[in-house]
Amino acid sequence: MIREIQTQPFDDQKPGTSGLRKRVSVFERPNYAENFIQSIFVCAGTGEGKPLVVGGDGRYLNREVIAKVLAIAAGNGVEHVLLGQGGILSTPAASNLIRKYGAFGGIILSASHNPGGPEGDFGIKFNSANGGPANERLTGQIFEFSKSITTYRMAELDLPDIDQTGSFDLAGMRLEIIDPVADYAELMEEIFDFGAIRSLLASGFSFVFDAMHAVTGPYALEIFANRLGVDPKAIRNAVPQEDFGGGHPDPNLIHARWLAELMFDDDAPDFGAASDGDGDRNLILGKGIVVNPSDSLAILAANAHLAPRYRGGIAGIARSMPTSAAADRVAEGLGVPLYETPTGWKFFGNLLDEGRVTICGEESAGTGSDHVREKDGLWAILLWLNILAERRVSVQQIVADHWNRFGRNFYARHDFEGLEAEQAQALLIALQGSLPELRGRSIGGLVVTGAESFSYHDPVDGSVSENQGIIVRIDGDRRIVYRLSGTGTSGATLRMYLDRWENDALLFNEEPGAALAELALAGAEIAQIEKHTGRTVPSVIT
Ligand code: G16
Repeated sequence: MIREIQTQPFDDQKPGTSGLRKRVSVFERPNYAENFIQSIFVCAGTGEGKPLVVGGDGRYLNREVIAKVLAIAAGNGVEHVLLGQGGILSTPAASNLIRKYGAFGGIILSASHNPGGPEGDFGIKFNSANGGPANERLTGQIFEFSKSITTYRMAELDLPDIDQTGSFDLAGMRLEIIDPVADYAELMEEIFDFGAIRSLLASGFSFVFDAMHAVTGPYALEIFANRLGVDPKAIRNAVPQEDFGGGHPDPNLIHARWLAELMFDDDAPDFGAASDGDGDRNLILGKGIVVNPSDSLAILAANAHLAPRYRGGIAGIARSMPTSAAADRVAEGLGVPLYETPTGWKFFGNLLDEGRVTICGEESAGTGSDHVREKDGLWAILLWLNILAERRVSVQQIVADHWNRFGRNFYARHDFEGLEAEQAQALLIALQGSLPELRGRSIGGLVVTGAESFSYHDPVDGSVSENQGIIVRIDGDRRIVYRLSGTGTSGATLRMYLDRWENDALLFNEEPGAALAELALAGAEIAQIEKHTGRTVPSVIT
């Protein structure tokens, strides 16, 4: 039976950088999730017989919201749903399933790297038929609809045990519960030379992976242990937990600290890696080295031809605007185009669909290619392994060779977290207002050569996205970027990104904090950070 249920709209269901992310307590309000899910079906349609892919990263509320998605999907006339067993799908695996099975889209339940559990965060995201996050036009429509919703349609379903695979007929909707790992593992085998990676790993090369109690545990065990022969003991924190074991599933030096410490031990493994809550981000480390995500993008692009799928070369590279310009030099060297997009993976979709780019990446630890339409943590780790298998040198050596060839981009992101939204807005408005006078000014000896607000003109569909961050260019290949985070769930976070290119090999081993010290001071001065926020130091530097 289908019931039409009366509801009241909420005014805060505007998707951010990547879907709707809020505190669990917000999603627990009566009708909150239901309203948003109904709004998705009204705006994105119900597929006319094509499947809908559904799954999440297993965090607290995953199962409850999956039951709601299924009931509302059936209530709206979706005919076919592919659900990951146990409600589990990593974000890149969901993207692959949408593409592989011709789905009209997917609903992914995740707040990515944000913490989980009753006090943590939750999120709902719609991905379109190309497998990628919905574009701004569609998320705008969903938001508009959510502001005036009055009813949602829900079928009364007798749900099977979702921990077992199988095919079920539920009120006229076919529900297929599928192995969440199999199709993804098969895709990875098609892209990479598993034979070469196996022989590298069998040669005494040691590898440790941290799944951070998040979604990639089962994927890592199947791919690294079962298919590539890694000792399962080297796959750490591999059991997904609703609260990520009380941790913060963000693969960085703060939240994957044990791994970072291990990699600087005397008997460190050769290669270390981690991924985040929903499996789309990655952290790459070698013995005694952390690879900066922007460098990782550039290195992967420069070496991609060593993996079978990219043997014929890459069509182009895309990076988000705040990501360091390291990839630009690779694109120049390879003679392929470089696209600079706003932050958010959704902006890469058109470029990938049109075949203009093959490799994409962001400073926020996301890298990916045209194999899916999401960033992909395990893909990045496997591409590193494939490159290491071909080159048979250390991670440190690969990074050093890269800097010697292209120069080094010293890079850091300074986050000022927990600001009042008004404070952060006031800072940006004042900064925006000061742009015309900035050009030519000297700040602490650094001369501003340009200052602008970043607008993106999508070369494929002609859409324009304005106010995507402020760029201040400084003499001598340096750049400061400011923007507000679009993924937080409380207050505002100001991000200040620092990028400085250096081509003198004698300076490559300088500590990034020291190499960027002058630029950081100038950045704080230009944006008057202390005046607007009272902060003299960032909350986190990554
Ligand atoms: C999401 C998007 C990424 C983006 C990141 C930026 O990452 O998918 O494309 O780079 O947000 O976050 P912010 O707006 O906070 O700077 P994820 O991994 O959270 O889905």
